[in-house]
Amino acid sequence: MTDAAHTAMWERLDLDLEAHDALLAVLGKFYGDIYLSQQGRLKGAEYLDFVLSEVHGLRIKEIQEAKAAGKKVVGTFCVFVPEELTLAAGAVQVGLCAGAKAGTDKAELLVPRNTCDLIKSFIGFKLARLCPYTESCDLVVGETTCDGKKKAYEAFGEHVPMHVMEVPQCKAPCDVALFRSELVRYKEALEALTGQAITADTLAAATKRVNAKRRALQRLARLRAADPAPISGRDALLVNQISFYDDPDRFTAKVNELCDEMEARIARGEGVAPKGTPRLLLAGCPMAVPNWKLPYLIESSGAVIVGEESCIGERNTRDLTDEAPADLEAMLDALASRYMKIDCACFTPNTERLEHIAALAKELKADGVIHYGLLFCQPYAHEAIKVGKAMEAAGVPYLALETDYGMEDAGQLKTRVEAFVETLA
Ligand code: BJ8
Repeated sequence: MTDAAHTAMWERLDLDLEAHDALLAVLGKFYGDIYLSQQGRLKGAEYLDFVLSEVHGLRIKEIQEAKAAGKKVVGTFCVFVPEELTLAAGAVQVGLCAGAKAGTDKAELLVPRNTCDLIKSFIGFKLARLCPYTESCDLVVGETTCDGKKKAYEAFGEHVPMHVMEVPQCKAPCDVALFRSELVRYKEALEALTGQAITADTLAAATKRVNAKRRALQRLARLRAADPAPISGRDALLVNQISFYDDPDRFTAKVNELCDEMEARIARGEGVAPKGTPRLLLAGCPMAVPNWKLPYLIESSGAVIVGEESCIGERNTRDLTDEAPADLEAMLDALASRYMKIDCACFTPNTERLEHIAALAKELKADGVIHYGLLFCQPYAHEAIKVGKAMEAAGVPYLALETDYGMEDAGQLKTRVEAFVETLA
């Protein structure tokens, strides 16, 4: 695509062209510093570089073409929104979570200042007219997870067409039944939007596609148990971030190619950092594109990240949806059961998350766990304390950090990370 074609497309989407150009320039520089400067990257990382370089270009063009052909686009912020149903209705699903400061002053007119940056960011991107994904959406789906999000959707709904799914806060059978009824309500909303009925056949096919994507990501996650680590934490995080907006089938094929290359690298005993480099598991809040600050600080402090216990990571890919059911009702049961296994900190109690982190640290041979909490995120701040106690009991070194999307605390964070890594060496 030529620059002029890009600009014309963004103009049609009513983006603020000047501010958008400035954003892309900053993003390009940030990506160069954090990603392209890495040594020993896999050849398959070219796919990541290409997708990122065209994040507001070719992928948006594809989405616009799909819309011109009659498809609807659904934007989401949470892994509780089942892509299986979205695809079964013939729609395109894209993640709208944003990982950069943008339009903060405007966002703070809609939500309180002491709201986490993830929320302020998606509102800011919308109000500052900077996100071509948001502008492409025919429907935006929110969910009642944390208080910050559910109240923010009330304000956001004044600016975009919204559907809010109720996600229960406990996991008793009545909660699973409630979530199942919400799946039915979402299914009906999709059918009304697309004019396409979701059938057992379309849902079975969509479930296979989404599971294939999860299997590819599971395969990649498992390969990271090798020492030396075959892929950097930054690249693995980017793979997970891209999974929320690239075409699902192309993504699955590319990740499997990347895994083939990783297997060959492991067989040769090679890696992205020398054998014996301190290995860390990152746990906590999701890191949306381009939130790469902490992974960069960690990996430039002599450690390598070997896993992400977050929704842009393991929490989103750990469980498959059962493909065995043949009728629609049983398929909806299977979806409810799969999604209600997600161990988001918004649930109470949420002890399975502590068990998952300990098991993951062991599986990936992590030397320590760093918990990442976004400033003003209550659910994960509470759980950071519990995770600390669980890691102490499991004998796993632990560091809890809280930060936001700004760079002001980068030096201070690096000092803390370096001190932690030194204790592991
Ligand atoms: S399932 S983690 S994607 S809700 S950082 S907005 S929790 S105050 S993102 Fe999440 Fe779904 Fe849960 Fe996963 Fe609120 Fe915290 Fe902000 Fe957060």
